[in-house]
Amino acid sequence: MIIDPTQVFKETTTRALLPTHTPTDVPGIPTVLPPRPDYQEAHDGGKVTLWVVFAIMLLSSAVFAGMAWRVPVSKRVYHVITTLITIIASISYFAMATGHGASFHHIRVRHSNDHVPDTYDDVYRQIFWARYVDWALTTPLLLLDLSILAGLSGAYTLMAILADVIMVLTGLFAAYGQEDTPQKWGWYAIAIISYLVVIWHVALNGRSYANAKGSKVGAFFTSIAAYTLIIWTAYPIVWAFGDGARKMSVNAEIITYGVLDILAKVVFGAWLLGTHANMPESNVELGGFWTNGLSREGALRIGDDNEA
Ligand code: RET
Repeated sequence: MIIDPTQVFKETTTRALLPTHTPTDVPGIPTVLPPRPDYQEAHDGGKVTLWVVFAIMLLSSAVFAGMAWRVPVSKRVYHVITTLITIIASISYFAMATGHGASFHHIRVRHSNDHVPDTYDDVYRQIFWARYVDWALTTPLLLLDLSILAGLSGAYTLMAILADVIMVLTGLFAAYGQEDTPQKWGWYAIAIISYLVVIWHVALNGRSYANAKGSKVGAFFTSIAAYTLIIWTAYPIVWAFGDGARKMSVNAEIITYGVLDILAKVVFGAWLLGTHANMPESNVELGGFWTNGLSREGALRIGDDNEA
């Protein structure tokens, strides 16, 4: 038999183009839909919140700086630290509100099926790493405010601040961690342990140092440190539901962190500076360097060395 190749071609292509059946036609076999990536990112509500918190941080920085100008430099240590905290937050919120300081983290979520091979979902979650840069700078400054108020030793202050920086960095690693190995929650566990070290130094040791400074400072430190402990502890909880388990939308995460940031920085700062203004016992003597710089004597000695 002679076969006309053009006929064969027509036959096969036509048949291939004709719909034969869809997977749902076959009883007992589940429909396998092509995977659609799940983009989890900020929408309008979240973006507006970022701008609102930016404005609040900026305004607070202006108010705190204004309060600093009313007192002599020697009494400005809490003002300088507290104003820096809200200035850094303003910069971080400006970055996030304008779409900087964030990137998408890709996670492949595996689903085991009974009768067909495993399937995967591609999730892309927007992670605002600018927050971690903010926290790495501002949480040590917040701890410094508390340590100075309590009169905590240099050794304990340094250990608390280092543990705090480790907490934030390992929290950042957790946010970008993979979930098919212990990586992500392992980093989270290390961050939690670091947080416990911070609590140990500041809340427990800080309290006994503060009480030694007198009952007024002791009582004030106990209240503001307890407030700080409650607010700070909300962060790892929000993280676990947000970047951690992704049960919270990016918008809800932005709004919750926004409220917490205002409580931890603005309300904390206003409370600290307001109380300090009426409590001479909370004054600190940081030595002449804070107010005058290096002494004349020291400067002369440096000059002598250079000439020698
Ligand atoms: C992370 C995740 C990993 C576990 C822990 C965390 C703690 C974060 C804290 C942040 C505090 C931020 C503040 C900001 C000020 O405005 C990094 C979320 C323990 C305690 C006070």
